[in-house]
Amino acid sequence: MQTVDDRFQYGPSEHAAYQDRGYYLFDHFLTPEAVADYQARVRDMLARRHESVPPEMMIGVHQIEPWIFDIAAQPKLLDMIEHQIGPDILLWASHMLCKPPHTGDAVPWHQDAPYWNISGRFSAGVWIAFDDVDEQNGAMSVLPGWHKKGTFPVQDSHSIKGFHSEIVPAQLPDDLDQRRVPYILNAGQMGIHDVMIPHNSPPNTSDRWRLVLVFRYIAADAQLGPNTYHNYKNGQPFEREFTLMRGRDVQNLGLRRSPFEKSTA
Ligand SMILES: O=C(O)CCC(=O)C(=O)O
Repeated sequence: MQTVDDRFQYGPSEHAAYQDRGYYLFDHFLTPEAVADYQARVRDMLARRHESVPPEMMIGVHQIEPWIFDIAAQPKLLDMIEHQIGPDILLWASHMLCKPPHTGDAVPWHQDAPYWNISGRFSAGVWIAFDDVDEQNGAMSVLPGWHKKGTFPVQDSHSIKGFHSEIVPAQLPDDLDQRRVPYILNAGQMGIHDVMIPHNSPPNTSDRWRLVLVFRYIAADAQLGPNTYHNYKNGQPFEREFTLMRGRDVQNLGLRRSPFEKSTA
C-alpha cells in the first residue's frame, strides 16, 4: 500500500509560507487507501483502549504500534522535516487525538514548546487528519503570524483533560475570531504548525468522530528531558524514547533507529 500521495510536496515556497505564517495546510498527504486502512486500525485501537487513557490523549503510540511508526518514517515526510531542522532528526512524540462524538473535549489556546521538557530546533507539529475535520467535530485553529511573538503568559486551566494551563485570554487579540484559521481538512490532508504558534480546538459537538494523528520531531543536538506516557492498551506508564529517524546520533546517546529494533546497548 502506498502511504504518501504523489501530489504531496514541500519545496521552497511551502517552506517560506510555513515560516512566514507559522503553519501550512496541504491538500494532499495520505492516499485514499492509506486513509481507509488507518481509520480501521484506529477504530480497533479505540475498541482496545484502557478506560484510564482518554481517547483525546493517546500519547507515544508510535512506540506501541509499528504501523504508526511507519507513517512517521515515510521518506517524503522526513524530507520535509529535514528542510526544517537539518539532516539529523529525532522523533520524540506522537499523539493520537481522537475526539468522540458529542463528548470530545476542547483544547484551550496554548503554545506547544513551553510544555515539553526538551529544547532545541523543533520541526513543525505534523497534524494528520484521518477523518474529515470541521469546526463541528473539533478542528484545530491557529493564529497566523503569532509564532513570532515569543512566549505568552499562562494561567491554570482545570477543566480539560491533559491541559493544565492556557494562554491568559487578555493576551489574545480582540478580533480572535476573524484572525484565527481553522484546519478545515478532508481525511488524508495534513497541517503543520510552528511550536510557538498559539492554537486551540473546540469540543466535538457533532455525531462524528475526529481522528487525528500528530508527530513531533527535533534536531538531534537538542536537550532531551525524560517524560512518562501511558500505554493506551493497559494504562501502564512507559518512558518516551528519542528515535533516530535520519542522520547521526550526534550526542552519542545510543539512540535506536526504531522503537521495535533490539537495543545494541
Ligand atoms: O488536535 C487538537 O485539537 C490540538 C492539537 C495540538 O494542540 C497540537 O497538535 O499541538
